[in-house]
Amino acid sequence: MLDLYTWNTPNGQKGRIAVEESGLPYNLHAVNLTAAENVRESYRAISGSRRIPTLVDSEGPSGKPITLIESGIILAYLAKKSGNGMYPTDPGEQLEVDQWAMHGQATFGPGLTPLGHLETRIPGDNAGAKAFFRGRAERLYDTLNLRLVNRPFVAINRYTVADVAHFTWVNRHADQKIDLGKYPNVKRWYEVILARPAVQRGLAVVGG
Ligand SMILES: N[C@@H](CCC(=O)N[C@@H](CS)C(=O)NCC(=O)O)C(=O)O
Repeated sequence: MLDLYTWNTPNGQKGRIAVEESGLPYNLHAVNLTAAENVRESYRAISGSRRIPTLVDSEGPSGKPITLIESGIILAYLAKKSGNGMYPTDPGEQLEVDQWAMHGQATFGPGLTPLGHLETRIPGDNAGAKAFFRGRAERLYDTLNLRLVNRPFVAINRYTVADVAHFTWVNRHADQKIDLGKYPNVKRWYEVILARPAVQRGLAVVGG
């Protein structure tokens, strides 16, 4: 059995989309970040990172239980475990997916996070910081838009974990005050992924 610990944030939603796309049964556990439940002793016993998402699989490799942190690892693990096609078997395709999944995890998401916080949560004018991080965010959206010229999906010609690694951040474009109309390839790709039933279920509010 799978147990997913998560919350309503871009990384948390990646974990939820991962399990929904796998089609495997799972128990959902809300970890309320607003109430700092992630730093409680009870959660620390489950997740070494004290962040969400965390996946516990009672039947991991060789049938042994395993606990996984990091949404990118959870996405790839569940794609491989379920064989849902979101992680390719071809070595060349794997490298394409790995590098673009890493781009989503390490470059795109962390690059957009400060702007989302500045526009929605951090009090004050912060004009200098907003201008700085808006410039970074626009460059990231531009990079994704260029990558999606004549290409249906981010890594290879079908939907993979690399798409999800970017999607949940683009899904926050309203918070970031980013006009998707300026990035037509991103908009087209975003709407295709948003329409997936498993993605809709993955975005449903947790603990609400
Ligand atoms: N690289 C990690 C980042 C996980 C992460 O930072 N999660 C945030 C929510 S999006 C969190 O748990 N924050 C709680 C905190 O920082 O206290 C991943 O992709 O899973």
